[in-house]
Amino acid sequence: MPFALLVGVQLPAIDDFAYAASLDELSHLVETLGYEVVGRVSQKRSVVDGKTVLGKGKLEELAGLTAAPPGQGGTPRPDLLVIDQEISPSQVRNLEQATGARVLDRAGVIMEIFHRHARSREARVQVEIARLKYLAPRLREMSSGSERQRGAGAGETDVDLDRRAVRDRLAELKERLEDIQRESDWRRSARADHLRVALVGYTNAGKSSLMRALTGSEVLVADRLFATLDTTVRALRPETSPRVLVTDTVGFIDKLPHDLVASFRSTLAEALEASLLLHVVDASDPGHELQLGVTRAVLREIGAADVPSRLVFNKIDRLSAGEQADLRNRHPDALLLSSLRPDDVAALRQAIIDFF
Ligand SMILES: Nc1nc2c(ncn2[C@@H]2O[C@H](COP(=O)(O)OP(=O)(O)OP(=O)(O)O)[C@@H](O)[C@H]2O)c(=O)[nH]1
Ligand SMILES: [Mg+2]
Repeated sequence: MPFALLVGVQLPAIDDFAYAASLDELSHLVETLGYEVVGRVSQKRSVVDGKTVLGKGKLEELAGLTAAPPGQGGTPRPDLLVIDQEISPSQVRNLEQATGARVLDRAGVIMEIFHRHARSREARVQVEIARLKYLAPRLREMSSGSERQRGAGAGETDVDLDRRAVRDRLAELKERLEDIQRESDWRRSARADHLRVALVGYTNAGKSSLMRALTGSEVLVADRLFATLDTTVRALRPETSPRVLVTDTVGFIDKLPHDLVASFRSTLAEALEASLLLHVVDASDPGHELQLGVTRAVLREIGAADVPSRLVFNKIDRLSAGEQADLRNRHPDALLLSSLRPDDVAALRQAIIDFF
């Protein structure tokens, strides 16, 4: 298994708890990509360094870790550095030159996970558009060095060609996406008369587990981030009359790359058109209040703030009685449950039916 090292800059506005939670989450993201996380390098700074993210001393420390012969000094040599900040293409290049390791930022990691997990035609095209937009300026940064060396006057350069190829490919993908989306709009409009509930929430909260339990469908459940990238719609089971349709959606995360948010149109549309949002929260995650805030912010951003919603705290089988009481105090209107307990799922089903 390849090794990864996490790198973070703690800015003055970020408290210790939020900073650690963010690195924990980054660690989970990087593991989802198949890396073993071998350590963390952190620096408190008032601003991120414009050239190399970290200050000179920290950068040398980092270069020492990436240059160490494997197996010595206890820590294996990392193949990948993951920066918990959005960084520019030139910062990536400078860090790669200083350390000799490959460098990705948080957005890049999320982009890779989406790329690997996308299954449906729509998700694949959406991810490719977002990825191309993310990668294009970075590739340009990598090739601009060699272009400068060759000198001008040779007509169209590789970079110009690349730029045109990217533009053409984007246009082609967007056209294809429009076709696919016309179909899914049509399918969605055919469902417009049904009673609809959407499961929304932070990634790994247990949305798909609840989807399975409520509808008997075989959607993928996995202890990894962004297991679900496709919207699935199934009827509540046992069936009600009229039927209630339940939708499983892609999860949210803090600092989701902008192009990815924009591209997950069908998930967002499903959420907007539902009569009820079940906002699922992993009660056992120490950062669940932060996650809840992120989900609410994204819902507001996509204009879903006015859709009636119900907070559902999942995984309470992992909480002590005291923690459960505390949660109930903080969120008196929320449902507390575990998707693993049939009685809890039955109560959720009843709450949905009562809503309608
Ligand atoms: N202990 C416990 N684990 C749960 C519960 N519900 C889900 N899980 C586990 O949590 C992990 C994530 O569950 P999923 O249902 O895939 O979560 P999700 O919200 O669909 O995640 P993404 O699709 O990746 O955004 C899986 O390993 C589940 O088995 C629960 O009530 N209790
Ligand atoms: Mg899921």
